[in-house]
Parts: sequence; structure tokens; C-alpha cells
Amino acid sequence: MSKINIISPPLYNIPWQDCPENSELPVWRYSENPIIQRNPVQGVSRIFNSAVQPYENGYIGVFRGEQTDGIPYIYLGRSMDGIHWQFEKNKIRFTDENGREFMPRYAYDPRLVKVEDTYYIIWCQDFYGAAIGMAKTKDFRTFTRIENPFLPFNRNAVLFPRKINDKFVMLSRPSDSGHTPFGDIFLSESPDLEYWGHHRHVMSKSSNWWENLKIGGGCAPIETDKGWLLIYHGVTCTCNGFVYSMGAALLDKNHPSVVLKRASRYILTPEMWYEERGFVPNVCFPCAALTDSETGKIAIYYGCADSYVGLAFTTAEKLYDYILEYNCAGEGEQEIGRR
Ligand code: BMA
Repeated sequence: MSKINIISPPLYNIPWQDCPENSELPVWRYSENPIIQRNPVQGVSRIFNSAVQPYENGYIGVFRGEQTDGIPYIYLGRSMDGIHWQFEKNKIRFTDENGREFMPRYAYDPRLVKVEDTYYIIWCQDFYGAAIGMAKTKDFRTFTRIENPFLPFNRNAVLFPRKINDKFVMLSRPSDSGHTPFGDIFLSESPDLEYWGHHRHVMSKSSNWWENLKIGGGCAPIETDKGWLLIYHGVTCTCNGFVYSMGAALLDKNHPSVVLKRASRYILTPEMWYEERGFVPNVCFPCAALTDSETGKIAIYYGCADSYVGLAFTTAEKLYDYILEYNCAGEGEQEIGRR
């Protein structure tokens, strides 16, 4: 196994199960999945595509809750072990910079990223079509909206967990307003989280069948001494609709629009009943990863069939070895200029 070190604080109580014998893929599922069942909160029929962070002595998370009127919003949840969650009854109330209430018409697929001493929630909302919503909090009591960072149409925005070359860095996936049949991952930089520029192309969909329609950022990139480990989603189209799998790549540490390596094979694909059967069948949609730098453990939270939350595990070594073994990054992916 190759040596690779995660650069983050240790997380001694990371949710964990050892790898079962004969696991062909580098990622394996929690045996008690799904960890969140249907109708988890009054007025919410399904929770999926959600993100978590260590907080105080346990964990906190932002959860996509599909209300019983069909409209998605973001709900706050707390957990001691990262597996059993208690949700707040009411959706998160955002305020704008002047303290006035700001509630998007809908909000879905939240990511939660801590940069320095602030937590950022990034989601998809309506701004003349699908666009990126963003808010910040330090205490999970007040949530201040950051005005539309990007133009429509866009989805799957995820921040890097630290500034790079003194800039905030965000991945996103420009799209259309429907069930987008295309899409690559791009990167943008900002000195202040308000003004974004230096937009660069990172990765395209590929000729690998599982990701030959579109791709999109998933978990916040994981910093290692070899570069940024990116766990993302890749989509293919079948006669019965889209299939969402998880993929992995390694981005350059100082110039993360450069793809150093990229696995030609998925790291997880819908196989279990809770991934294959639900409101939208055949969806594994990664949104967050917890990491323990002492052991290299990684716990991935992913949405299952737009109906449940699942937990899956890997290690930095296993993921890195798999990316090296099945690397298909092309030379064009390694220039900065074209981007
Ligand atoms: C995408 C998003 C995700 C969803 C996926 C599969 O376009 O809407 O929230 O999980 O489709 O339905």
C-alpha cells in the first residue's frame, strides 16, 4: 500500500466499520444502512443528500428534507456518534446581511464546509432557475446568507476546506434548470466569498460508461500530502433514466484545477435495495466525508435513491491505491492555462 497522509485534525470518534473480506471496491457500506429512514421529522417525508461536520463533542449536519408538500428545504441535525441523528423540527431560517429573513423558494443538496472558524452551507436554490445558495454560521443558531455567489444555472457547489494561495476556492457544475443532461466540474476563486473569478475547468465527464453523461462535485475535497482527494458523482443514462455512482480523483495541492489522477472505475454504484429503490431509483450521491488523519479513515455520507442517507467507509490508502491502479487522467487535464 502507498503511503498517503490526510492533513486534518484527528477524529477519534469517526463512525467506522472495518472493510469486509473480499471487498473488490475501495469503498464499503455501513451494514446498518440506511442510517436515516423515511418520514424522519413531522412534515418531512424523506431526508437524503446531506452533509455533516464534527462539532463540539459530536456531529452536526445540514440535511435535505423533502417536505410533505414536495418542496425541499434544509434541516439541522445533531448526533453524538454520526450515525443516530436528532433533527430540528423547523427548517433552517436564514437572514440576509441586514438581519432580514431570507428564505429561498426551495433549497436542496446542502454541503457543509468549515473554513478557518466559520461553517459555510452551500446548496442549490432558485435564482431565475437552479443556482447556488450560500450562508455562513459560527454557532448554528444564526445563519447569514451570502448573496448569490454565481450566476444561474449551476449546481453541486462545494468549497475547499481552506484557502489556497490566499483565496477561497469553490468547485461547481454549471448546468441547466432541469434534469441536466451534461456537465463538467469547474473551479472558481474568491478573495472574500463575494466576488468570484479565475474560473477554470477541472474535469469533464469521460468515456467511462458510469460517468459518460455528467459529473458533479460531491464531498468537500480531502487534503492529503499527495494532493486533494475528490469524491464526486458520475452519471450515466439508461433506457430507464440516470444512474448516479461515486468516483474519485486526485487534484494538485496548489493548483487544484489540475487533475493529477482519476480512477476510470467507480468507487461505489447502486447495488443495495435502498440505493436501487426509492423516489429516484439508482442514486448514490456523496455530499460529505469525515476524516481521521491518525488512521487514514474516511466516512462518506451519501444520498440513496433520493430517499435515504447512507454511510460508507474507505481509507486514504485504499482510495489512493485504487486511483493509481485505474488512473485515466489525460495529459490535457494537467495544464493550467487551458482552464
Ligand atoms: C440531481 C439532483 C440531486 C438528485 C439527483 C438524482 O439533479 O436533483 O438532488 O439526487 O438529481 O435525482
